[in-house]
Amino acid sequence: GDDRGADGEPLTVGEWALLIDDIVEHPDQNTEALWNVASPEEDDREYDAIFIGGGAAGRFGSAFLKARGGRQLTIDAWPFLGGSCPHQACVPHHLFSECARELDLAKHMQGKLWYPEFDASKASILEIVKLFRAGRGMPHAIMNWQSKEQLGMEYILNAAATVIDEHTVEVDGRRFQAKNLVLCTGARTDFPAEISGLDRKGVYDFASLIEELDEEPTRCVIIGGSKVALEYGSFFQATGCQTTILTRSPLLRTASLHHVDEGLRDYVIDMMVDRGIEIVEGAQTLDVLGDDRVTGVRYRDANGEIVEVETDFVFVGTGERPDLRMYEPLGLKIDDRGFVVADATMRTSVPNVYAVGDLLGPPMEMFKARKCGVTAARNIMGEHHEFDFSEYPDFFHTTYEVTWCGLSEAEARTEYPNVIKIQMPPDDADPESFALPAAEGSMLYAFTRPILSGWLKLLVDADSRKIVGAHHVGYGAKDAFQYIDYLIRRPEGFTIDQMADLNELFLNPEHFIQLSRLRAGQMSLVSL
Ligand code: KPC
Ligand code: COM
Repeated sequence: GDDRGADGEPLTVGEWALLIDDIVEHPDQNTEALWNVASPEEDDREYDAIFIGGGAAGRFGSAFLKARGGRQLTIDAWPFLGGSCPHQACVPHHLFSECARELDLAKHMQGKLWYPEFDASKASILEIVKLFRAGRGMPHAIMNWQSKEQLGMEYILNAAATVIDEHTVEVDGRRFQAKNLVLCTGARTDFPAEISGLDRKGVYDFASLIEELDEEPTRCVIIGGSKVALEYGSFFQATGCQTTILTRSPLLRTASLHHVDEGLRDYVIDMMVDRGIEIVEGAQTLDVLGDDRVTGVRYRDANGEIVEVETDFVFVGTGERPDLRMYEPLGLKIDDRGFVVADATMRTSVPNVYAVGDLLGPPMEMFKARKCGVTAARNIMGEHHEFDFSEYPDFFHTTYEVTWCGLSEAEARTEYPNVIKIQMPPDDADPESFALPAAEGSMLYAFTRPILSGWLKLLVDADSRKIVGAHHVGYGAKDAFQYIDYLIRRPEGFTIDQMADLNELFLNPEHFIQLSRLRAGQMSLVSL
């Protein structure tokens, strides 16, 4: 289990990829752990922290603790660091969403310009899954290589950790002691116990889709209305696989998503329906039908009628929960939803035990995982540091990229008496003939069917002139929202005048700068 090449040199990224792929494909023949642990001669200090789980939270926490001069050990059951992101979650999700966007454009433009007739038989979900599966060794390898060669982290991979007590972990037959434990094992799909038949072949979640899909689906039913449901549903539909979403609560109005603007919601859902997705809100899924294989799904609709849909493919997107069984020896305080209770320094109810990332509940997002890990590391290294993740910029994909930060229009109007908005298309426009936003990335839509070219809204408190919310459906605006969120949440805020003073890189993916400039001359702001 020594992660060195035959020549004693550190493994290259390419060598790591081959090794990891081999272990992932043949786990039974690769039961040995991968050790990258300093010998007592190299380092005889006690560990400041053992990170259980080397995903985004554990890896960033570990790297930061090490950078601060501490000693860490990171343990992961998978043979790579980076966790579910490069293996089953964010990275494949983004591959699929990029495919969804490409396929959507190919379908929209078919028979025009150089676009051939859309051939759904060429858009295979299975093939794209296989493409990801064949290539994921590379991002895995980079995580291991970077963590070892550049960040100097110590880790043991391909080995399950057993928690003995708050200072002791057993792994690969050896016990390790540390001043602190940081729990970073993430979450997995919470399969609703009340729905029967979820064990049938043909039922997948984001993880088993990657690991187990072996036939091309012809019809899809999605159970749940989470971000994952919207994103994967949009991808399946874009490949030509007719998709139905069964959701109990209305889409985009769930408690785990905040500040969703009603105008943004309407546009997003209208555009999903425009692509042919069937959305059933108020649906209570009862059972997944079939013998061995799935043949259909039965649900109760909002009127209490029992409805049956035939399908050979069911995707569960009902949200995620952590599996906390391995932490039972610690006696952690758990909340009523099944998440670990921790304070803003990531300390749990047990002294010297920290919990981070998805273990703490929503938002189950990358920034939160990584910054939780870093927060634990900073506190362990003696700095008092708090991380409040109650406000953040948010996003998801359909065939569009949807981004927002700050307040929705309804929230802004509750909080401020004098709100103006900049919105494209405006409320009174006919969106089928109003060819804006027409931002970067949506020109082919804007010139062929304007309504498809996206949607945006900027909310301004006209009294202070501060921007209080931004909402966008289009392409490529995620970067801007990372910064807008920061700017508008500074104590001094960010005004429409300051926005108007920025230098746009025209034609930009969001048009907030120039649209702000068109209005900023006004002493008394009015909507645009
Ligand atoms: C695409 C991929 O493998 C993601 S790995 C993380 C890259 S970064 O966030 O820049 O460290
Ligand atoms: C990204 C994984 S794929 S991590 O957050 O860099 O560890």
